[in-house]
Amino acid sequence: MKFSKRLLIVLLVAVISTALIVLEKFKMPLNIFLWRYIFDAGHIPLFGVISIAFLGISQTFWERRFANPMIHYIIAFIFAGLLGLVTEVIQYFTPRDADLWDIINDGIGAICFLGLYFTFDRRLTGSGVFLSRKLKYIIRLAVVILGLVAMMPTINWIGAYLSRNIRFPVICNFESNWEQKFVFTNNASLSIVPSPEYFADSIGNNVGRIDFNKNGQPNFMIVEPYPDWTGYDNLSFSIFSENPETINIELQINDRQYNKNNENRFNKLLSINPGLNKITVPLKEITNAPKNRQLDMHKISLIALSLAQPDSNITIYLDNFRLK
Ligand SMILES: [Ca+2]
Repeated sequence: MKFSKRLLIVLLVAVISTALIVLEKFKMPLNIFLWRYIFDAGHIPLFGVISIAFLGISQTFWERRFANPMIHYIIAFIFAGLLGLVTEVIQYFTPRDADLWDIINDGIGAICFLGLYFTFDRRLTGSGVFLSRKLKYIIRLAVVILGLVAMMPTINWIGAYLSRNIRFPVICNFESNWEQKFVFTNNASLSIVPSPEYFADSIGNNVGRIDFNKNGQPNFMIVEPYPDWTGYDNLSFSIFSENPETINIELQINDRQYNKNNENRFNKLLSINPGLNKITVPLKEITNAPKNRQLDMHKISLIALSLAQPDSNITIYLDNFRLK
């Protein structure tokens, strides 16, 4: 083999190794929805590049062996697919999660990049494989659509974050579908309903109806609200209770440093009377809540409302979480 060919193969192997190192190094940089989805989508270009490198190796190594240039594409796809499978299988045996979607994204990345390269490949000329100009454009269009569809969950999350950031200092008012990507319940159900007339706070709008189950520790959570709360004085929101008696609801606020220790976050028991309750919590109180430190008001990560072992199922309505 000629020196230049050897060099090319070494280079291509280096490209593949670098792509794998990137994959390993940046696995779950932060436990944040957006990063997770961006990382998942990152499999597409990464394995796209890997498949092109395999194509280059195959075309260089077995240049004369296969008369049909398509064989190299099939080899590249199989090798990229196998590598994707192997990296996930290895993860299966480590604390990290193996993910079928990652393998699918690996395959999609390989198809998109190989497909695109195919329409530009000069080696095809004179090999018997002929692509009309029209067919080339159809392949390119199909590849772009496939890539976009595969990246849809990520694009969706980017939309949700942009919308969240634009709406701030409103944190949650149940008026946007984007918002619901950040809202969760445990042992409770959330439904977005038109504001009941007596919820004088927000007539004509929607509110969140939470049905807490009496079993377990039901809660409602706003995960990853807009994180930087500096420059504001109060957190406020409204709770409407249908209960004939006063109920106690615990408000919890975490920052990203929260370590599952109750003293390491803000906790406050709210007495919720029948009817409308307007809650205002000074941010100073929240900042100074943890026992041995201050809450990082640049990095708020969770707002939760929970009930401790209610005697019966309890329904409340929530609205207008915001800073002032
Ligand atoms: Ca509302």
